[in-house]
Amino acid sequence: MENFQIKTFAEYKKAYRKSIKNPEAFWEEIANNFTWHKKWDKTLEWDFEKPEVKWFQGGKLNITENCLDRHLETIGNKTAIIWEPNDPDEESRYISYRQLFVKVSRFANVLKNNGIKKGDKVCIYMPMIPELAIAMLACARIGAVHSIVFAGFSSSAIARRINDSECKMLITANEVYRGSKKVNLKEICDKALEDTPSVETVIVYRRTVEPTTMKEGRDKFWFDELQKAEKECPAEVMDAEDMLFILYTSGSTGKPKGMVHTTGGYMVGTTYTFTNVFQPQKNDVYWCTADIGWITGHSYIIYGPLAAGATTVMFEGIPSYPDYGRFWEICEKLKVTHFYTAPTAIRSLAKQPLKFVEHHDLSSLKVLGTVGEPINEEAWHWYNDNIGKGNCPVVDTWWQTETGAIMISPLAGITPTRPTFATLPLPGVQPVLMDESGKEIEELNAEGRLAIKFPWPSIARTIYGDHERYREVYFSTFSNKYFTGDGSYRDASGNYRITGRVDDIVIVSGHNLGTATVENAIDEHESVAESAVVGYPHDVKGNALYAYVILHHDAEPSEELIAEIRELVGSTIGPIAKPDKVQFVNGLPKTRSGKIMRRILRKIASNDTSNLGDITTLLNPEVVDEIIKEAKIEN
Ligand code: 6R9
Repeated sequence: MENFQIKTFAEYKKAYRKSIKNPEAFWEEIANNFTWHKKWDKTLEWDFEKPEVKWFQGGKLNITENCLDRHLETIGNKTAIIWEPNDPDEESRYISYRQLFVKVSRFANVLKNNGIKKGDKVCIYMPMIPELAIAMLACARIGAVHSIVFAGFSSSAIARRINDSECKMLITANEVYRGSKKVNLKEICDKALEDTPSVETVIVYRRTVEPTTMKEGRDKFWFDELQKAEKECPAEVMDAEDMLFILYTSGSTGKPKGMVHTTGGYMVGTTYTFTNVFQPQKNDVYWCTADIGWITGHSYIIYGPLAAGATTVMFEGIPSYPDYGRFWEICEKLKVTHFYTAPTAIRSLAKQPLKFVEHHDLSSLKVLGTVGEPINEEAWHWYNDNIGKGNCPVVDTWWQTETGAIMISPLAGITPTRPTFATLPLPGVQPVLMDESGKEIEELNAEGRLAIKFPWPSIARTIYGDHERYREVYFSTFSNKYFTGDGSYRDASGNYRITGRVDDIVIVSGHNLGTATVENAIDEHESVAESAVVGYPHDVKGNALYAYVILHHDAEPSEELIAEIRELVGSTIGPIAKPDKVQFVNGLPKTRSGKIMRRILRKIASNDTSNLGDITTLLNPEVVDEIIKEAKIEN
C-alpha cells in the first residue's frame, strides 16, 4: 500500500488537487494497486439527482482475495488479528494471515453446505470474537451479503433487521462475556426467530460451555459444521458493484436504514483512508476499540486494515473491566502503536483517577484516533496529554455509516491537527457548507450544513429495499449534493469542525439513535398516549435522551411507570437507547400543522430556557410553562 501512502503535507496538497481536477484518474491509480480478476471498463458513473453512483463498473474481484490471498506470499506468517479476551486471565489469540485464510475458506464452505449462495443475506449477531471476523469474511468469500447486528441489540431489533433484508441464515454465539456479566445471545436470538420466516439455518458458536437450547433441523453448532467442511474455497468472482454488506443505521423516522455497500469502491476507499489517516508501518499493532457491529468496526477493524496487511486488534471486553485501566493495560501488553476510540470512551476514562493510566507503559503508542461524535476540547487535551504524552498526533476522523470510509481527518504526523477539528478533507472528498436557503457558503470562517458535492468510491449506494428513501434523506435537501445531516464550521485555514447533527438523530455514547425509534418504543406502553424524545448534553455520553411522555387519562404517573418505560425501550431497541430522564406532561408544544416543536423541548432538556424564541404561534403555548416548571434538570 506504500504506493499511495502520502508522506508530506506538500504531497497531500498535490494529491488533493489532483483528486479534484481529475477524480477518475486519481482513483484509478489507487485502484490499480489491488488484485482484480478483470479491470473495470468505466471508472465512474454518477447522477446525484437519480441518485446513482457506480465505481469501477465491469471490474471483477473478491475483497477477501485482497484481504487474505494476496498477502500469503509476502506476509503469510504475519499476525492478522490479535484477539484480546474479556477476562485478562484468558489467553490472547494470535491469528496469522495464513491461518485466517484457512479459517475463512473453511467456514465459507460451511455456509455453502447450508445452502447459502451468492446474493443471499446472512445476519450475524456475534460478540467480539475472531469467529465474527471469520463469519463476515466467509460471507464475502462466497458473495453472500452480511448484515451484522450489534450484539447489544434486542430481539425485536434483530427481527426487524432480519425481516427487512430477508436473511436466510443467522450466525450467533451461545453466550457473550461483557465485563463481569454473561449474556445469553442464543436466547435473545430464539425470541427474534419466532418472527423471522426467512431464516432457514442458525449457526451457533459456543463461546462458553453452558448448555444451549437448539432447535432440531434449524440450529447447528459451528464446530460440528466445520468438521464436515472442505478446506479450500475458491473466491466467488464479484462485480465491483455487487453488494458486499448491509448495515443498519438509525433514521429520523422509526425504521432503521439498511445502508448498502458494494465491493470495489468500498475496498478502495477503506484501504486508501486507513493507509493515509493512520500511516501504519510494517510492524505496527493497530487497535480500534469499536464493535464490529458498527461501521467503524467493518471498515477499520476488518476490511481496511486487512486489505492493507496490518495487524489489527479485536477486544472482546469493556473499558472498565476488571478496572478502568484495561485499555491501557492492553496497549502495554500488545505494544499497541495505533489506538482508535470514541470521545465517549475518552470522557469516561478521563473521569477516573490518573493512576489507571500511569500504571502502564504507553511508550509504544504513535498515533491516536477518535471517531463517532464531536470531541470536546477538554477530552482532546486529556487524550493528547495523558495517553499520547504530547507525542502522538490525534486524528479526529469524521465520517458516517453512509460514507463507508473516513472523509475529513488529519493524516497522522503529516497534516496539522487542531483540537476539536476534523481538519481537512481527504483526497477525493469535496465538502461544502450550505446555508438554510440551499446556497453554497464559499467563505472561510463560516458555519453551515455539511454536504459533499462529488461522489467518492465508498459511498453507500442505496437503502436496502427503499431507494426513494435514500434519495429523500441524502439527496433532496440540496440539489445535486449529498447531505450529511451534520452541521459544520470552517475556520480561516479551511479546517472543518463538526458541530453535530442537525436532524432528529441523537448520538448517545457514540451510538446513533433516531428519536422516532425511541418514541415508537415508548408509545408501545399501554399507559402511554404520546411521547417526544430529544437529546441533551451529557458530560460522559456526549448526549443523553430526555423523554416527554403524555399518559392515557386513566394512568397514574409513578416512578414504577418510569422504570417500566425505560425497560421497554431497553427490550425493544437495546439498553443504550434507555432515556436518562422521563417527564410526564399534559401536552407537547405543537405547531399549527401538528408538528412537535422539538427545538423547544431540546432547550428545556438542556436547561436553556432564556431564549425559547417565538412560541405564540404554537397551537398550545400554555404547555411550555407547565413543562418548564416540572422539568427534570439538575442545577
Ligand atoms: C463513523 C461513524 C455518523 C455521525 C456523523 C456525525 C458523527 C462521526 C465524528 C462525528 C464529529 C467526528 N461523527 N465522527 N462528529 N466529529 N470525528 O461514527 O458513523 O455511526 O454512522 O455516525 O457521527 O454526526 O454524522 P455513524
